[in-house]
Amino acid sequence: MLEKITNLAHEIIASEISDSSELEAFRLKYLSKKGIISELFDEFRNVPSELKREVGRKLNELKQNAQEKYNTYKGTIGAAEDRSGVNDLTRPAYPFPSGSRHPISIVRREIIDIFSRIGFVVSEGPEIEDDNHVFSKLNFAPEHPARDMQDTFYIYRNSVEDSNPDDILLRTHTSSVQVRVMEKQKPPIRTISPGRVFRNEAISARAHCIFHQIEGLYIDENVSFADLKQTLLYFARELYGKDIRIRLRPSYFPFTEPSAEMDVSCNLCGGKGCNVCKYTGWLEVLGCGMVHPNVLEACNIDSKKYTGFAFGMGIERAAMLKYQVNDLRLYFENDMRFLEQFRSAF
Ligand code: 2NM
Repeated sequence: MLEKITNLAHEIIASEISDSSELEAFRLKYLSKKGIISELFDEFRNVPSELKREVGRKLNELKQNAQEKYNTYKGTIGAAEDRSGVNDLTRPAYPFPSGSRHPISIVRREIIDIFSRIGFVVSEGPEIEDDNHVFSKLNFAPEHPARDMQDTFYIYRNSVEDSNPDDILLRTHTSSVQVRVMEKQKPPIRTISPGRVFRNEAISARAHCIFHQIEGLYIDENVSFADLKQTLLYFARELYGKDIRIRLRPSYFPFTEPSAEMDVSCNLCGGKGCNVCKYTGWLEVLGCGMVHPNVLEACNIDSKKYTGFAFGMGIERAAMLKYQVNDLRLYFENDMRFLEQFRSAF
């Protein structure tokens, strides 16, 4: 009897079960009412009483091991076969969700691309600046209102009443970068400067205290206003399409003379008039002009020998026109429902 039990124990351990029919065969053979183990329990009656203790223990152990093996295989085979009809293991995995570029980045890159095709190179500079590079060297008078606390974020100011070239502030335009380029580099200069700028403004649909600009600068001998016009026409056609028209209106900036503002024909109504262009058919996109001789001289460039043009535009505004976004605040909130709409852009 003991030998039978031992042999059976080995047999049970060695038996292979790979699917549900083999599992059922295992159950019938060992664990059912008419199975081998049941038979042994019937024979147990005939075991001599002095051996009953040991044989009983081994027999119980055998039954327990067989039942455990059955339970283990029932769990794994059952689960695998349950899923086989549902899970297609050859199905490609779900893709990782990819991000999308921010519309400001898309438009900035596009503008940089357009100007780099005609020889402009990107220059960058600090966001924390001094009065000298943001105002003084750009021909802002000491009492100019842009220097006021109401308009400019000061980090360190020598005196509340008077401006000082050493005052430390957040740049209000990226022209400060171009001052630094002019200080370092001899003409010819052809550069564009993208970057964040800061102005002390109440936040609304049309204004924000942080926004992005791109400014351009071209200095050489004999650079004229005609060069400026043709460069801007090329730019507008590349960004907004070949049918776009431009117009220049006289304006004023301390750092340029003469100065102008450029409008493009409204790309929504085609110039007929709509609520975006306020029924004028035109949209204002940038400021520009011939660099003021005082600015050239402040940067040690001979204004008798060299002339240049400069222009500046807000990237948010250019992107608003391109994508018909009507609230500036959307650019700063990082709401996925907004950002996801630019997934197909580059
Ligand atoms: C504008 C409009 C007109 C400008 C001027 C300069 C510099 F540094 F050359 F003087 N940079 N950018 C400029 C001129 C910017 O933005 C509306």
